[in-house]
Amino acid sequence: MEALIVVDIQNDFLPGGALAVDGGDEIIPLVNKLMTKFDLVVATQDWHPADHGSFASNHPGKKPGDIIELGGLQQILWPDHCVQHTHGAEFSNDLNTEHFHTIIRKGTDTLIDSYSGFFDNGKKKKTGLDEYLRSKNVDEVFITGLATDFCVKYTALDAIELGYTTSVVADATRAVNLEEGDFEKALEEMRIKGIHIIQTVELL
Ligand code: VGL
Ligand code: ZN
Repeated sequence: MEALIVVDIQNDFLPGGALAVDGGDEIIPLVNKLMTKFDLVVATQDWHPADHGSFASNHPGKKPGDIIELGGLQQILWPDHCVQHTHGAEFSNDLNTEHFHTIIRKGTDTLIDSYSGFFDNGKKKKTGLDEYLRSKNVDEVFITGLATDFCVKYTALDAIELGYTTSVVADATRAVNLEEGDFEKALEEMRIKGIHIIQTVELL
C-alpha cells in the first residue's frame, strides 16, 4: 500500500507567512493533483505552543538564525510560526484538505522541536505517523511539501530508516535555503540514503 505524505503546507510557510518559503505556493496545484492519485493521504502540521523553544522570541537577546542548545540538541532559532490555533498554523485555503485521511501534528512539546513527521528531533517520542501507516499496511511513501531542507528531508530520512520504500517528489517541495544550494544539498543527502528523488509527472 502506498501513501502520499503532505508536509506542513501551512500559511506561515507560504509567501506572506512568518517563515515564508520562496515559491511555497507554487507546489499547491501539484500536490492537489497528486492527492487524487493516492488511496491514502496523510498531512503533517507544524503545531507549536506560543512558548516553543525553537522561537527566537523566547530567548532574550537571540534572533532568528541563531543557534542555541535546547534539551541537549543544537537548535536553529526561527521566527514565531505555526502557533497552535492561529491563521499561520492553518493549511492553505488553496490546498484540497478534503483529501486528507489524517493529520499528524508535531512540534507540540515546548522543549524539543520536531522536523520529522515521525519523531521529535531527539527521537524520544513518536508522533503516531508510523503506527498509523502500519495500521493501513503502508510499505511505500511519497513525500511532498515544505520545506525540502527541513521537515521534508527529516521525514524522508526517518521513513527510509523505518523500512518504508521512500520517494520525495522534488518539484512538489520548496526549500528554506538558509544557504544558497540547500535544496540540492538536501536532495543529495536523501539520495545517498536510498531515497528516490522523483518528479510529479512520474506519478500522473
Ligand atoms: C519547518 C522550520 C521550522 C518545516 C518547521 O516545516 O520545514 N522548518 N519548523
Ligand atoms: Zn516549526
